[in-house]
Amino acid sequence: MSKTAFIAIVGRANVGKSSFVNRAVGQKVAIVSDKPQTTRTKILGVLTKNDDQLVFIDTPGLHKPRNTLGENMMKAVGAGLSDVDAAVLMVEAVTKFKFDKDNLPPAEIKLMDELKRRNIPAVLAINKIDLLKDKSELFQIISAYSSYMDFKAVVPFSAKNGDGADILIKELLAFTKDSVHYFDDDTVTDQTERTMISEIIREKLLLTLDNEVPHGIAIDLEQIFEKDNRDGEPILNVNAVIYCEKESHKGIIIGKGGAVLKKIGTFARTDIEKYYGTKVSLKLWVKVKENWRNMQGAIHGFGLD
Ligand SMILES: Nc1nc2c(ncn2[C@@H]2O[C@H](COP(=O)(O)OP(=O)(O)OP(=O)(O)O)[C@@H](O)[C@H]2O)c(=O)[nH]1
Ligand SMILES: [Mg+2]
Repeated sequence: MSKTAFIAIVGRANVGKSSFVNRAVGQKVAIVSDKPQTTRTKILGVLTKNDDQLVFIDTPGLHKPRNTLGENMMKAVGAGLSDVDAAVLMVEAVTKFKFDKDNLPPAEIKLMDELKRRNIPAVLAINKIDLLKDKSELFQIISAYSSYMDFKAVVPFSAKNGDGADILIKELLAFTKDSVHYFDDDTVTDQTERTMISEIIREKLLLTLDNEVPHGIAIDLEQIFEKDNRDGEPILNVNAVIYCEKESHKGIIIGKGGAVLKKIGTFARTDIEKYYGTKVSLKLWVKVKENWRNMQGAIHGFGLD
């Protein structure tokens, strides 16, 4: 009998939600960076193990929205929590916050309140234990969260080196119910090829650029087509526009003599080639669309609502 569970992955920004989903499904379905607010929409990652199918719903990190895009992102968290069988509250083992019930991060309190309100059974996943020098601190972390909410299970793990990740998956398999599988056994995500490619480009911008610049970026994939080169070798041609919010940001993205944009292009092309197992020709342009993060039409155009 086939079984399925829909599992929302929620938490503050940058705690490693997307890193876990990628590890669980065995390939990159959601981009990852050291900057907060990397994930902007809800993204499905699918893991099928014999009769069991886990559908992970990766969500944007919970934060106070400062623009219309942020409001859309927070709506995606709410949407990610509707009709799920369970949720993972992901937290970090090492943070600037104190681990006691009265000092937990407000965003996590808000999420726990929301899980309680919706009656969603939850697992506490404590990520980044590879950074924890003194493992005895785990007791303090577990007791702080558990005193605020009843968790079905608590799993310390590391999405980076994989320690404990299998245990977390095993705990989540307990939420599966008799049901058809909603995805083919070899499907890992609901993301289209177009979205994946745009996201890979955005990931390289996030990893290369600092401060405010990458947060104001959106990618418009203008063209994607396959064409044989002169040697009869198939080449995936990708033409994309990088939109940023300010003329000064455009200068930073392009860099002196185009050096930064070239680096980003090479970085992205290599990844897209690895991903699709074909040679890629990537052409990037940079344009300015002022204040697009406060324009619902533009947000919709970029597929971010
Ligand atoms: N040391 C360590 N770093 C990790 C681990 N898991 C994730 N990271 C890093 O944490 C950063 C954030 O990871 P993401 O997976 O993008 O985090 P996220 O929760 O999806 O972030 P948002 O999408 O912004 O909400 C990246 O630099 C990861 O490489 C871990 O287990 N150990
Ligand atoms: Mg993410």
